[in-house]
This record gives sequence, structure tokens and C-alpha cells, in this order.
Amino acid sequence: MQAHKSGFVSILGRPNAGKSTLLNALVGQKVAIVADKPQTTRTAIQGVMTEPEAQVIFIDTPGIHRSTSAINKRMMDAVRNSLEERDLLIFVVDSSKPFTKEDEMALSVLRPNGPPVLAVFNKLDALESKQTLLPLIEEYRKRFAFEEYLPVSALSGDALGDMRDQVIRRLPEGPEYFPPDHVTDQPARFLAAELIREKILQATRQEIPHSTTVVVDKWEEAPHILRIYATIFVERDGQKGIVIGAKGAMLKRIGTVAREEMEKLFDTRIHLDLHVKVEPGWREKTAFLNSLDWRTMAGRDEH
Ligand SMILES: Nc1nc2c(ncn2[C@@H]2O[C@H](COP(=O)(O)OP(=O)(O)OP(=O)(O)O)[C@@H](O)[C@H]2O)c(=O)[nH]1
Ligand SMILES: [Mg+2]
Repeated sequence: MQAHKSGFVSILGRPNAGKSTLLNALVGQKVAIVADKPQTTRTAIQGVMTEPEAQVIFIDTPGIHRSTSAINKRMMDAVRNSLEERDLLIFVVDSSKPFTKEDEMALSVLRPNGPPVLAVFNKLDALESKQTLLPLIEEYRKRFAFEEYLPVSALSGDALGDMRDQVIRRLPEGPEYFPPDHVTDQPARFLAAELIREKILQATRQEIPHSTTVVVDKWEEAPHILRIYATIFVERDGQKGIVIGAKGAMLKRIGTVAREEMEKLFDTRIHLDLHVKVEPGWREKTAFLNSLDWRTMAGRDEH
């Protein structure tokens, strides 16, 4: 029998490459929110894959980008922190897009003396012609000595089995660090806030996704029902109007889809109460940003 393996593997790449989709596919359930907007993931998200022969602790990260605002700096700090003390890194590329300067910049976070890196060419299903794939792989091959170059589709699941084997093969022998039913370290309140944010990202356009964040204010578990009270923060009055919508229609829609998904996730009936508040410039406010990330939450009360 082969020895049991385990290890820590960070998932990196540009915004919208499909990192969180890949994480969810590997873990086998949704632990990170997904949207067709860049900068969906704002913090490091743990997702644990437990197999008979191995346990892999994946860490999904925000997309690598350049920006100077306080929240974007934090996001890039999360990326940099996930480069160290890992057994392996996975660098995800959207292979349906041509290679650009931004891709070059993203590659510069990788260090030759850092952990080994697998290059994963995602969105294989979205390629107009397979002929663009080899030249794209070549752009990466000449810039960094990746361990392997693996075309996959996180969405369809194509070639993910092989990728999983490639990951496990490179991990050291080790124990199960977590019980098999542990899939993420995120507290339920944070997951709930993220799911609400996902529904907003999926329902809105332009500046709303970047200007929005969600905080769960109150969490009441009663027999047969869970009551969740959350605030959606935006930066301007006009944005508040958009999120609420005509006669509250948009907010109602967001609330309904978020609630339905949470009822499945938490396996209980849910009452979801949403409010929208304007908090100008929240993306630059240290204390506010601390209150958003559960790792830095300063002991938020249950009130
Ligand atoms: N066609 C196709 N679309 C994909 C695939 N993987 C992800 N997507 C889509 O790409 C978009 C971005 O996916 P995410 O998983 O949120 O991307 P991400 O890299 O985590 O993005 P950030 O968190 O913003 O850095 C979503 O609309 C996904 O459905 C894939 O294999 N094929
Ligand atoms: Mg993501």
C-alpha cells in the first residue's frame, strides 16, 4: 500500500482565470464564490480535498493585479502570503485569452527558488481553436520552469482527474490534518456574507461589484429556522438605488437566490433580512476592512 500523503497547495493566477471554480471542483462543493467579474475573491479561501490516499489543503487566492487602494493591497498581501511554506503552487491561466503584459506581470510573483509550480491552462472548453493552446503554453514555458503544463476545464471537469493525480504525486507523506468532513476554515457567517455578495456580483454590472461588500450583523438560530440579518455596503447613493432596484425588486431577487442557496448549504429554513447602507470610501478604511475579513474581525458581537 502507498503511504498517505498530505500538503498545502496555493491556487494563484490573474483575476477571472477560474481559480475559485477550480477549487470548488477539486473540493467537490462550493467553498469559494464565483462570478464573471474580476476580483471576486478578496481573501485567502481554504478548501480541503480528502481522498483515501491523500488530503490536500488548497488555498484559493485573489487574482494577481496592480492597484493602489487599501483593499487591493490587502488582496495582493493575501497572494504573497500564500507563496511561502507551500508544498506546491498551481498557477491558473485563462487559455481562451491571448497572452498580455498583465499575464507577464502576474508571472513575476513566482520565484525560481520557491515551491514547485504546476501551470494549469483552464477554460479548455471555451477555446475557439485548439491551435492557440500550444503557442500560449510556449509563452509560459519560456518565462518560468513549471513542473507541468496541464490543459483543463474547471467548469466541465475535463482533465481534472489527471490534474489531481499530478498534485498528489508531488506531496510529501503526511497525515490527515483534518477530519474528512472538514472542507473549509471559513465560519458560517462569513460564508453567508460571501454567498450574498456572489448574488450581487452576478446580478449587477459596472462599478457595483467592486463597490459592494456584505457584513452579517446578526445570526439567530431558532428551532427549525435560522435568521440571518446582513448589511450590504455600497459607496454611493446611486449604487444603493441600483442594488435596491425599482420598488425593491433587485434586492428581493438577490435575497431570494441567496436564501435558497443558504437553505441547502446550512440544511435549514432561513429568514434572510437584507439592508443596504452607504459607506463612502470603505475600500480605504483600515478598521472597516478589518471587520470584513473573519481572520481580522475584531470580536464582532452577536448582539
Ligand atoms: N468556459 C469556462 N468558464 C470558466 C471555467 N472556469 C471558470 N470559468 C468562468 O470564469 C469566470 C470566473 O471564474 P472564477 O472561478 O470566479 O475566477 P477566479 O480566478 O476565482 O476570479 P477572481 O476571484 O476574481 O480572481 C466565471 O464566470 C466562471 O464560470 C472553465 O473551465 N470554462
Ligand atoms: Mg476567485
